[in-house]
Amino acid sequence: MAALLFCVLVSSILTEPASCTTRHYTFNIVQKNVTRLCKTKSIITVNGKFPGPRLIAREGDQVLVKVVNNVTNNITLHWHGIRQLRSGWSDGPAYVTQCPIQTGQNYTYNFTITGQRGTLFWHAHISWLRSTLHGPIIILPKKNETYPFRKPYKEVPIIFGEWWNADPEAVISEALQTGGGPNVSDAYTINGRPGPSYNCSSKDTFKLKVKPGKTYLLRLINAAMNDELFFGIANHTLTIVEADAVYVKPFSTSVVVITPGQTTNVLLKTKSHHPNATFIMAAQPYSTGQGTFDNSTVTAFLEYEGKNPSNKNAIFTPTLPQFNATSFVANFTKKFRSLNNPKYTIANVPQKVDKQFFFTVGLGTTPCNQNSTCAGPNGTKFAASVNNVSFALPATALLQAHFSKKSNGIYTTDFPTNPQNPFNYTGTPPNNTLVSNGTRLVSLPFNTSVELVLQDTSILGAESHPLHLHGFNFFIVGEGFGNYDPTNDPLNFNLVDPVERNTVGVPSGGWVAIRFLTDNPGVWFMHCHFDVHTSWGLRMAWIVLDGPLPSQQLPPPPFDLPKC
Ligand SMILES: *[C@@H]1O[C@H](CO)[C@@H](O)[C@H](O)[C@H]1NC(C)=O
Ligand SMILES: *[C@@H]1O[C@H](CO)[C@@H](O)[C@H](O)[C@H]1NC(C)=O
Ligand SMILES: *[C@@H]1O[C@H](CO)[C@@H](O)[C@H](O)[C@H]1NC(C)=O
Ligand SMILES: *[C@@H]1O[C@H](CO)[C@@H](O)[C@H](O)[C@H]1NC(C)=O
Ligand SMILES: *[C@@H]1O[C@H](CO)[C@@H](O)[C@H](O)[C@H]1NC(C)=O
Ligand SMILES: *[C@@H]1O[C@H](CO)[C@@H](O)[C@H](O)[C@H]1NC(C)=O
Ligand SMILES: *[C@@H]1O[C@H](CO)[C@@H](O)[C@H](O)[C@H]1NC(C)=O
Ligand SMILES: *[C@@H]1O[C@H](CO)[C@@H](O)[C@H](O)[C@H]1NC(C)=O
Ligand SMILES: *[C@@H]1O[C@H](CO)[C@@H](O)[C@H](O)[C@H]1NC(C)=O
Ligand SMILES: *[C@@H]1O[C@H](CO)[C@@H](O)[C@H](O)[C@H]1NC(C)=O
Ligand SMILES: *[C@@H]1O[C@H](CO)[C@@H](O)[C@H](O)[C@H]1NC(C)=O
Ligand SMILES: *[C@@H]1O[C@H](CO)[C@@H](O)[C@H](O)[C@H]1NC(C)=O
Ligand SMILES: [Cu+2]
Repeated sequence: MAALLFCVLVSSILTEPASCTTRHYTFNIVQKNVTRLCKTKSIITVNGKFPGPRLIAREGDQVLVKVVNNVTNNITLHWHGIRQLRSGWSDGPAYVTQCPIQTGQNYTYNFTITGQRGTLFWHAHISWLRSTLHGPIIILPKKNETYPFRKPYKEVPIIFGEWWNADPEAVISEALQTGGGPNVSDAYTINGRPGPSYNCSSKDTFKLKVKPGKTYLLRLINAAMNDELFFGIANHTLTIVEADAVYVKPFSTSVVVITPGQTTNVLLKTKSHHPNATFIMAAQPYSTGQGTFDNSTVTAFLEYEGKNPSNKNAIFTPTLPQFNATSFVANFTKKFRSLNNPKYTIANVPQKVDKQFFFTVGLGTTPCNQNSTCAGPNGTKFAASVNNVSFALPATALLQAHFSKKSNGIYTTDFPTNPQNPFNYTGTPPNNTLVSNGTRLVSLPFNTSVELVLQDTSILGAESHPLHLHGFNFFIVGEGFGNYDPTNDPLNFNLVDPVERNTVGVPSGGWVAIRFLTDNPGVWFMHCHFDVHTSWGLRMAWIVLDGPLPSQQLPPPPFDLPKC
């Protein structure tokens, strides 16, 4: 904290001195008793805070976060959306880029924020610990740079979460044992609070106090575990200006759709005169799967400051789409365009493609143990896969195995480029729903231009999947419903100003095409950001080899990298 204060003081006098660009944080992982929905329980937190502390930096800053594990669980943290250019050792997914930080150990994450500004978030990346271990990452523009919109009066992080009365670790552990779906959450939260729509929770309500006639920047973060969300504020429209720490062409909307893993900055212009009313901010799920889901609504209050009139009862509620409003979601998603203004953000869309991939994503099954019946479909266990491979995490970290050239017995690089047995992906489900298992990766040279089509399957029912790629942003060049048509669909690709993100919702019963350049050496995880699907194997990893220049090579591991 001292370093940060020093930094701010100096930089107000000088112009961004080099000595001022390191931000030090200490994250102590500790148990903390908290009460929600009238039940007190001990949860795992950073520094006793839920949601966790804000990490604030400027574009170009180096960030050092010392994580000290003082709980009995293994821990890793991930800086979701941070490019981690040549700092893959700090990315964080357990058994992918690092072994966990074990009880009593510590590890310092070390990365520099390059070419990004906006909102991202940090979260645990092991088992389901991110349900309570998460917090905002706020990246301010460089000192001499402005926003591409008028400077807001105030900035407010709004982080959505999902709360279980039970221990989320027990919830996923039980589900993996029985083979069935995990128990759904008991509430959604806004900045850690469920609000008055839940029993015994009205005291636990987030309130945003605003002044009339001002513009607020809301930094929306979906940190929920398994649910995409609709969000809106009664009687107010929102202007979307940024997604996943990249500026977009502004557009206004009364409802925001946000998948787990996505972040969106919106401008809220308050009414010019004090209204005698309270406005509800609400979020509720967008859900397309066959199983049960938490169908509740979380609410918070938008209140105008100042002498409040007698008429305190006027409360307005926003109208949100139905839980399965897929057409609304598709229309909303298509409005995102990169700002593509040379002063702020250029859409560097790869125009030519070196390697094409076609990946199916969806659910399937694995057999139950002999002689027993499991709780998944027809007595099997639920599984999930990419190109029918359900990804098994190794007992050591893939990045270390790659760096030390010891892949033998740990992983192979034969991940299928296309489905091995093509079928009608979104048609009548096939009889055989079994997935295969393996730790299979794709290995690519540095600076390969990749086009990847992600195709949802209807094997166990069509469902949208928020796919997240580590280490890169990608451009969403096309999307549609049904099966991808490799002849006609590319004719409609947007190669001019497509939105650049790190997480994309693969449409339910549809496909999405993305492009990215492998300009970052390392091992990069890609997975569904529904944690239940990740746990079931909807994950894989890309190896990006070193380039010829020293500046294109992954440095050796830091001395304190945890061991397995
Ligand atoms: C949490 O509460 C339990 C019992 O209610 C108590 O034993 C424990 O010491 C508390 N833990 C912390 C970290 O305060
Ligand atoms: C946490 O820290 C305290 C004080 O340093 C120590 O007594 C305790 O054993 C630690 N617990 C764990 C689980 O590391
Ligand atoms: C971090 O780990 C090192 C090496 O085990 C140890 O010397 C140091 O005391 C630890 N620091 C904290 C704050 O736990
Ligand atoms: C952080 O990483 C950079 C780049 O690899 C390295 O030069 C620096 O020494 C590291 N700092 C710490 C405190 O580990
Ligand atoms: C801010 O400073 C950097 C580094 O000196 C420079 O590259 C950039 O063009 C400047 N931006 C503006 C908007 O002046
Ligand atoms: C809020 O919107 C409702 C429905 O559109 C309208 O009836 C009401 O007058 C509005 N209230 C305020 C204070 O804007
Ligand atoms: C709000 O209430 C005050 C006092 O009751 C009244 O003077 C004012 O006109 C009301 N404003 C609106 C927008 O209804
Ligand atoms: C979800 O709840 C809403 C009302 O809050 C209800 O209309 C809808 O049918 C529910 N959907 C499901 C799938 O339970
Ligand atoms: C949404 O669900 C309702 C039942 O709750 C159903 O009647 C409706 O057809 C569904 N809409 C879509 C677009 O699937
Ligand atoms: C989505 O857009 C299409 C085409 O513009 C339109 O026909 C449809 O009504 C829209 N759906 C919703 C829910 O807005
Ligand atoms: C399954 O049942 C058969 C017949 O009852 C028995 O021979 C076999 O050992 C059992 N297998 C397992 C894994 O329990
Ligand atoms: C923690 O991680 C280590 C290294 O992978 C592993 O051996 C150990 O079993 C894990 N402990 C727990 C409690 O999961
Ligand atoms: Cu999924």
